[in-house]
Amino acid sequence: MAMTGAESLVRTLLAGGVDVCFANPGTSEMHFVAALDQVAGMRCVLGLFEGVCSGAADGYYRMAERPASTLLHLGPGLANAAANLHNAKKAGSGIVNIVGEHALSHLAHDTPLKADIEGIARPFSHWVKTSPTARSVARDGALAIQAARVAPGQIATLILPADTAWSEADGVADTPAPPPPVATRPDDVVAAAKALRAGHAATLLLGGAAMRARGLDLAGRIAARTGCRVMVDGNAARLARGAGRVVPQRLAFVVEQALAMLAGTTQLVLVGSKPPAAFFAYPGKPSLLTPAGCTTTELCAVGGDPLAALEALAAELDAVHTTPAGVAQAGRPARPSGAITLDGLGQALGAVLPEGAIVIDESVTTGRGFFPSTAGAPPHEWLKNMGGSIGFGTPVAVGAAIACPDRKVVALIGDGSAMYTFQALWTMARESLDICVVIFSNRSYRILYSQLADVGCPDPGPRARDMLTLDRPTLDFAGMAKSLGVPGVQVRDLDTFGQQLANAMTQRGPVLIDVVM
Ligand SMILES: Cc1ncc(C[n+]2csc(CCOP(=O)(O)OP(=O)(O)O)c2C)c(N)n1
Repeated sequence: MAMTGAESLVRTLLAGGVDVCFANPGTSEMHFVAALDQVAGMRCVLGLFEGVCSGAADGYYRMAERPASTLLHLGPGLANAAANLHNAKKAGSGIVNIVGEHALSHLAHDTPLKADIEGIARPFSHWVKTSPTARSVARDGALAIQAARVAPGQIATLILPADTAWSEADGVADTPAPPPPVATRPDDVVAAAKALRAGHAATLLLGGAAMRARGLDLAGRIAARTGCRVMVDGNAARLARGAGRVVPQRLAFVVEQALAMLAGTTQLVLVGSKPPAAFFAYPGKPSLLTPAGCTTTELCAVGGDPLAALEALAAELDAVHTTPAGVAQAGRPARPSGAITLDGLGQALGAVLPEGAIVIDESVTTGRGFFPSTAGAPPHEWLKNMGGSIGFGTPVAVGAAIACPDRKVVALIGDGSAMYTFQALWTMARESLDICVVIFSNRSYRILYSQLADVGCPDPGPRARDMLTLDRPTLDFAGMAKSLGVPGVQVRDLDTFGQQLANAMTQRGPVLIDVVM
């Protein structure tokens, strides 16, 4: 039998190295779904909400460093995926979205699911195309993969009309190589080296791949040579941490704290990062966090090659063989006991976090102080939300676990954030993913209390407070987890939390611990 457009697309994805598909299909995607059985090699993972699929693709890219695909149902399916596509876009994650569309001849009729799919896709995508025929879809699929691979990673959305999927295709397309990342200019290396010679008044701000172990190591050597400070943004797509790794300072979320951290900086050098700015604008507070008069030098743009830039900078400063400054010593806190405290939760985590763990941190206010107690744990990685749209954590955990099946994934999630994409637990159970989900049930949108005060409304009335509380009724996360196929327990003190967490680190498979605070 001749190959359909759908089959030529699946074969093109596989040939281009895209072999995972996070799917939530409908009628218009049935030929693509059917093609999955005609072609071996595509791992298909069903998500029960499209935000799970897009978040999982984000987590997959961060850890596998190559794009997965999503399969989404027309405009509404794509719209449901949009919030986590936004987060993925901000994280520099590459994703190939395949979005079904009606047969082009059907679009003249205003049928229920007809929507402006390209219009929905554009703000959340770097590359968008509707493939008009079965004979163009393989080539367009290859271009979508290429676009997704542009450094540091991009969102590509390929719209697949049903007749493109079901008509006869003429073959499989090869994926062209993406353009190389923007190269660092020698003049910028010299300028950055000169800036860093200001010593402690200079700050090296790392982003993207500069936050991997090698990047941190180079930054630590540069710091040892020049005396400069090394910082990362408060949110990092993937930060290497743990014993033996250089510990950068992490810019605080709270504006006053971030300003205090950067106070005295006269020279800021950016490596794969943007100039530091506050998350929100607040009355009477600055948006840009660098002190007045500070000179900013961009060594490497966000779309550049931060590791190559740091290598060149270390060579320029003769720091390649210097012993790095600020290396974390191995050491764990003792397992805490007694009533739940934020410090105690961090200590319980630091006491048991295993080597190679992937921590997905959507703990919002609860986990802000977890870094010191986990700094000396065995080497691990810490992934945060780069786009500020909550509901990213449990889906990203799914994608990270699929990318790295031999590593323990620990998802730290606020109770408010958990409720956006809790369906991800069903996928964790179905795929037997090795994920420990910890829910911090403070029964509120805690962060918004301080935000109210920060924007100038310090005394919320009962109606305002009612918009920030989650206690009426209370949420039973352990019960919800069980109903989705994941064993769940509730804990109310640090002893039980520590015990349950320790158990979860030594067992395989998904588990949920609900910490009632
Ligand atoms: C999609 C989306 N909707 C709403 C918000 C606003 N928001 C930011 S944090 C937050 C509450 C987070 O609550 P929780 O996860 O329980 O953490 P806590 O503040 O209690 O630490 C909300 C609603 C958001 N960031 N994204």
